[in-house]
Amino acid sequence: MNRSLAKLCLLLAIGAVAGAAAPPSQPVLNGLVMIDYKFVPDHLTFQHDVHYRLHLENHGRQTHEMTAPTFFATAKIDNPDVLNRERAEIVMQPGDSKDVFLTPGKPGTYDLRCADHDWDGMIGGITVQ
Ligand SMILES: [Cu+2]
Repeated sequence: MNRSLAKLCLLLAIGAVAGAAAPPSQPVLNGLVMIDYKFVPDHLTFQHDVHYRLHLENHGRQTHEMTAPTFFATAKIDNPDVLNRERAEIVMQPGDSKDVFLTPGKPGTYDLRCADHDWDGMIGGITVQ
């Protein structure tokens, strides 16, 4: 092995170690806004096994919920305290802004609704790819 090739190999080895020691990447941002009486957007898409920061804002005058029990049950949630006790929904008072940090699990389509206003069309969907 000549010297320049040896130097290149050393640099690659250092690079690999530095890469392994790098801090974990920032979670991917996804967002959902609630108004009276709609989700904007009404459909969320996630990649499975990717770490997300899901940011929720209630811009309405009513209390709204992000009700998605099956989706939440199949995701790994870093801060479950933001959910209700049954882990079925996130309750959002008017003006609330909350983050849930999660890693979606099983790919599929999941129900999304506001438990208070689904009768009024406040429904949507979640896709995990
Ligand atoms: Cu609602």
